[in-house]
Amino acid sequence: MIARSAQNYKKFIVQLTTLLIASSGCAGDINMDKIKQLESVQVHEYQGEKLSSISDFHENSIKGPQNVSIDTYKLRVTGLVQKPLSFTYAEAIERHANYKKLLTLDCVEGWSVKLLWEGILVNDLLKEAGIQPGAKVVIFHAQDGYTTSLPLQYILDKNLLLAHKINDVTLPPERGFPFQLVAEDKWGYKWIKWVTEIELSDDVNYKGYWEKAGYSNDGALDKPFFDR
Ligand SMILES: Nc1nc2c(c(=O)[nH]1)N[C@H]1C(S)=C(S)[C@@H](COP(=O)(O)O)O[C@H]1N2
Ligand SMILES: [Mo]
Repeated sequence: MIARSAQNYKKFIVQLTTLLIASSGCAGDINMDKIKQLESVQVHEYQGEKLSSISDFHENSIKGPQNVSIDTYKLRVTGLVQKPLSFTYAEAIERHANYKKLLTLDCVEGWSVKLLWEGILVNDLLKEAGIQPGAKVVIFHAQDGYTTSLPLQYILDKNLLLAHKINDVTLPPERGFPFQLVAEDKWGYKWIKWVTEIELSDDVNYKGYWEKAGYSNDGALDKPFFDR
């Protein structure tokens, strides 16, 4: 009798130890993930496809790289919305689902970069703000005064990313930190960097910085980038 309960006791200890090892192993994995994120190791390949490097950078922005202060930064959703929104950098990223997509940015100058983009969905921000009837265009504003616009219907159809990471690394300042729009199927000048405001508008004739200078307002990659 005594021998038997001692055996059971031993068995119980073995089980308890296994459980503790298993659970501490689990907690260890979670910490490892956090550490990996902090280290921000760049990926060079994704699903078998070779990526451009984050240092494969062509500086051509209208006022040079912007240094956005994260302490005062706000991402705002304004204009024809039911409820204007304002997020800090952390709120924007942590309060929304994050997605990854492999896409190529093509500049009209003739170069391109294939990167793994990661960010939140513009659609999620618009849904949260509530789109007013009459809204037709989304105008994006940036820290350097740059603007560009896209049809609301295109945004709704495309699930565009507002990226805060490329190749698993936080956007460097020259790449548009804190956010760059991933304007899939559009020329590079629609991929606005240093985004500060997303404005819903009814102004279908709105023209952004390069669009005012004669670049196609549609900006579709499969069409010429000059209107006419
Ligand atoms: N705010 C801002 N965004 C901008 C620009 C700019 O001058 N200002 N240039 C655009 C152009 S012409 C291109 S090709 C891409 C380049 O993006 P990249 O630095 O990620 O390659 O950014 C676009 N976004
Ligand atoms: Mo560009």
